Amino acid sequence: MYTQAMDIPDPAQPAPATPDLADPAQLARFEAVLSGGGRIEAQDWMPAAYRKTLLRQISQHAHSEIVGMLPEGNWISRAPSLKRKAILIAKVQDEGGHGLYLYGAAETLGARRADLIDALLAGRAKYSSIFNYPTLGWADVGVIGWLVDGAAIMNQIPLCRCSYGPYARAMIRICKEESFHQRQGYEALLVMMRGTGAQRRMVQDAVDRWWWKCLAMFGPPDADSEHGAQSMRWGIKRMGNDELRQKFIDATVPQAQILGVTLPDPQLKWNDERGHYDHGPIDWEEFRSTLAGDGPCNRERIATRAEAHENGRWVREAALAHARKQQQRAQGAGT
Ligand code: BYC
Repeated sequence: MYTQAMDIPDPAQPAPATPDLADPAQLARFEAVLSGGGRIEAQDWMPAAYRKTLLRQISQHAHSEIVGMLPEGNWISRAPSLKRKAILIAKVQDEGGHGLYLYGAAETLGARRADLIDALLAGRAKYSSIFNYPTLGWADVGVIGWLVDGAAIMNQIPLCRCSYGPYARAMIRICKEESFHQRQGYEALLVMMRGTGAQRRMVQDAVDRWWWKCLAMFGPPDADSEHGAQSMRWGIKRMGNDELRQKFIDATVPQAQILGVTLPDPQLKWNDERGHYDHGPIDWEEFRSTLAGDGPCNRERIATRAEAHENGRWVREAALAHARKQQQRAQGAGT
């Protein structure tokens, strides 16, 4: 796995014990690396709570990437042209790759990938709220690229400076690919907006359905963010949920104007004093109910992932059997 240090822990061994009651010298070194803007690497000592937070965030991020393949994957067979189909296949494949980089980063913290996947399928681990909504038309695919990937990039650019090296390095590559994803979505929408009235209405309808969900992607307001302040102190997150949400809104409004769509918020208005756009209230009740498993597609998404995982069982078993055979051969050759 290209992103990672060479000494990935042996998955057969239990995760190293890192009690918070650390040797003061280790804790001092950890704090010094953070305050000097340096990187913590897989082999470095780290507080158990830092490791736990990273594992939670990175694994949820990995799950989001592979569940995120589903709403768009749904449209591969119905893409309107060969060009759009090729682009969409490449994009969905990229998301699968992002999941792999991120599961790899989580493994450097001592997690077993099989356990992480089990937690997703059993509903014990979260993934991004945004993937629990349906893609009703082709314009949704463009809007996912423009707005969902646009929000993802805004959130993920600061993660390239995350204090944990393997996560930060994975994010650099992911952000480069996300940038292509965002542009292809915006370009697809530009073409539709220059098309027929029906096409323009499809784009507006998709924007109306996705806009508020994208604002919620950044997570609860900072005042209600359980992990935000500590993650900022540790340099895992570099910006708060509200700041990133605001940056996203400020960047997106002019893009919407060029496109010729209306963002569905009558309170969206430039505020000269703040130097930002003001916006209307986000429906956090709806967000919480989606996180609790009651969004329109939660059950369908997990069922589809569970089926894909089961269908891939023979591939995993064959790969393991092959690896074991090669290991035995190598050992035989060495004796
Ligand atoms: N959805 O204390 P907070 C993509 C949870 S993939 C679900 O602020 P934190 C793409 C949060 O986990 C996009 N859950 O948490 C892929 C926590 O619950 P737990 C994914 C959310 O971690 C394919 C609780 O609410 N991006 O872009 O400090 C195709 C309290 O929140 C959400 C990432 O994962 C949400 N939207 O901040 C196209 C980026 N928001 O864990 C596109 C990495 C909050 O205590 N992650 N929660 O049970 C992060 O940056 C941070 O984890 C978050 C949340 C900003 C998301």
